[in-house]
Amino acid sequence: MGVVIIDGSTVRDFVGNDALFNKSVDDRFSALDLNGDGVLSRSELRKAFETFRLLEAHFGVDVVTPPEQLTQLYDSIFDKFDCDHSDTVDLEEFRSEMKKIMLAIADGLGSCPIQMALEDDDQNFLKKAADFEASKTSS
Ligand SMILES: [Ca+2]
Repeated sequence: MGVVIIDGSTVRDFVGNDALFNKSVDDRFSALDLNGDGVLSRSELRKAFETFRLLEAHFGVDVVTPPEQLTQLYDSIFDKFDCDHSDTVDLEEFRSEMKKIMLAIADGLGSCPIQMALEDDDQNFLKKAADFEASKTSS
């Protein structure tokens, strides 16, 4: 568990760095693609959100949400990702939706820095954003 201090510009800088952001998204995509077929199914994406509490907070899920509402919510999230309605999410769709979500989070954070306690998880995008900012100021 680590504590990071981030604001909107931390997140925006991270998203704006194409090489870094795409690599982070690509890593997550391959970790989520459990059967390795190169696309994410509904259940693969749902597993992602169940372990990615940041998005749950972003989409307004709280711990007391009943299961049937959760399924509806995950379906609606899946539909947001699945732009071409192919019933799978490919890497391009995943990248572009993650970018939108991260920018929406950046807007939500605004210019007011907040302190966040994060799991020590290398896959956490906000932690990556904070690490990226730290690497810039120390060099
Ligand atoms: Ca898959």
